[in-house]
Amino acid sequence: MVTKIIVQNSAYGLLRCICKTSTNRCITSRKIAPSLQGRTDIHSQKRYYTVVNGSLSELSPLVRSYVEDKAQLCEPDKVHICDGSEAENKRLVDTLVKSKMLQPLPKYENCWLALTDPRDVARMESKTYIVTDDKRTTTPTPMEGVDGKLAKWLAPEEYAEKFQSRFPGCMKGRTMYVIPFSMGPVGSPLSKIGIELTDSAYVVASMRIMTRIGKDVLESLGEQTFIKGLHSVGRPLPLSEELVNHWPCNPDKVMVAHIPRDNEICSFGSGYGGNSLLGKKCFALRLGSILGQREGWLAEHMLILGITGPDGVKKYIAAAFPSACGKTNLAMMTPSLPGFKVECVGDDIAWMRFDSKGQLRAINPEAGFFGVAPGTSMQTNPIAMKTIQSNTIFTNVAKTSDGGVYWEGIDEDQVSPNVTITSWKNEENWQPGDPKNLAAHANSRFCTPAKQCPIMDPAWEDSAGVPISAIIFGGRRPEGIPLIYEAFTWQHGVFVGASMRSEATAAAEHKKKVVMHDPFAMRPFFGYNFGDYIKHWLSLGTNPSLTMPKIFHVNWFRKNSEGKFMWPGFGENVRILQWVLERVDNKDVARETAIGLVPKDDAVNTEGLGDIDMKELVTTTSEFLTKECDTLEKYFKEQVNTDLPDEMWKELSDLRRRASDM
Ligand code: SAT
Ligand code: MN
Repeated sequence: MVTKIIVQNSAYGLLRCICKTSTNRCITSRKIAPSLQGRTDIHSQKRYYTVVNGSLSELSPLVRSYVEDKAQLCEPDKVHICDGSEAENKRLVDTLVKSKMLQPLPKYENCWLALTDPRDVARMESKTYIVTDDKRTTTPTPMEGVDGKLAKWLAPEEYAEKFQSRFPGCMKGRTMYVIPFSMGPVGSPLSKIGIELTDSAYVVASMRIMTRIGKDVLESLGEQTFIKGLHSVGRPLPLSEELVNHWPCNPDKVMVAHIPRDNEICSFGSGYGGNSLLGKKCFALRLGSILGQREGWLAEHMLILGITGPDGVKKYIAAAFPSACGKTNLAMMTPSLPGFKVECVGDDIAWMRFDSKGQLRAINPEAGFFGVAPGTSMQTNPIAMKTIQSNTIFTNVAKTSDGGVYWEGIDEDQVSPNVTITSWKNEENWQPGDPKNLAAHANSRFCTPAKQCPIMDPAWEDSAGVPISAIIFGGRRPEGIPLIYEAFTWQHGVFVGASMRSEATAAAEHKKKVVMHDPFAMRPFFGYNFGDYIKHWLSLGTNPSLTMPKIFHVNWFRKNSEGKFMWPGFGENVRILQWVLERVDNKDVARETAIGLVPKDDAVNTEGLGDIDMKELVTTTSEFLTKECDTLEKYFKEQVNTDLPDEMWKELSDLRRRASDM
């Protein structure tokens, strides 16, 4: 018998009723009228779910009430509290194989292939929201008549409506998995803990690779608060419509919402990547950037690598590139120059903080790589190829008839002769040749444990983080932008970050290959107003007790008039990193140009590269730069408007002046 109902005002207008029975307690966040307060009959039916792994009593009161609250709302049949064990993973994989969401890849050890519904293949930026009371906290006010592109704000009331039309009953017939996960090494003072609730076993298996999950995370959490993540594929059972490719998702109702006030993420309708592995972009970048602003640190879309030169000195570099621009390849680079060694700390996200001595230090909050498969080969990234030989989940790649994987750009000699290829769209005996009919989806991925990477840096899990000497920004720029340049000052470097543009990639739902603005490679990942984000970066540079790393910009993707890449890239990029390291040591190897400091003639070692026009590679023209300034001015005016700090307007006019003086 229900003995008591309390109606509370919960997040954003959802009225919460807490019903107490003599034996049980349920909390639901559903819309009920305040007049119901005190009534005992609104829950005519109690709902039951079975806890099939772990027990609610092992959870702290905060975690337990979150789990119970959401289970009551989503109505799963079962609740499974993840312990992170091997045995648990094996059971989950078995379930996934039975439901045909995973296929074994017997050519390798413990590797699996997932093929999604073709409507669920990338992040859905247009359905990704930040929910705050005041729109301006989240996004700059664009110029009148302009559609703001920097973080998508959603009003709390609208969010409540969207939430209510999606989540109640969304897990019927399914299991709700409770994933305690740590971003960063368990127990490190720089790490943060989240609890993701999901009805997708694929998400559990992937989160197990990408983060640290399980019992010890709960122990480390103790009674403290945590980031809350609720994820549903949005396909309760029995199904009202058949699944496509056995992959449950609800493309028409995708919503990826971040609610900073509640430290919460609610994601619906997609099972893929950044939409569903909530520790990654949602937590580590969007909510992370907000926490960073609040607490004086930086959550950035950056790889972290350690590089040791022939002199034996090791330095660490953080580098920001938009999704699918080769961050993973750079982070795992095999240097072509003798005497150099690159070690990997992370390939996608950096959490960075100045220590008490004023040194910037970075950790990789993740534990795995969710890397783009196409283009990965023994030529381009042998280290990644070695990493993915075991314990890896591949998504939307093609498979070979001998149980291996296949994608565009994979080494043909890795593929055994006489095998046939089945494309990611299940087309048997797939044949190459039609650029519209790829074997693997352009955003197909490998999800693989970082600890398997043969060149992980010995300090990659160091809880103090690694010291950062240089920050590199970069993008795909077919024209005009030099292969490498250095910013004159920290403030100029912030401007360089804010001015980043890059050709669109397949990591999100964009269709065309246009050059898009992607400031700091964070455009899809800002958790708060980009103007305030710039101010946060600038404020660090005005603190005299901090040692600021030098800032650089690279462009590996410049093309000549015949449309051919002018720079070989990959392992040869070490030649550019060598110059960066020399500049970090203040060596006299740079000359001033309008855009920034570029290598002096012969300062970059091009020995053995053959026909490389280094002069042309670091040249830009007055005409190009002036046009770039026009584009930036338009962008800043339209998108950031009055929220753009004055320092950025000054940098822009300085650049314009330098360009016209050329
Ligand atoms: O799908 S993800 O967002 O995780 C990958 C990416 O965009 O980098
Ligand atoms: Mn990324």
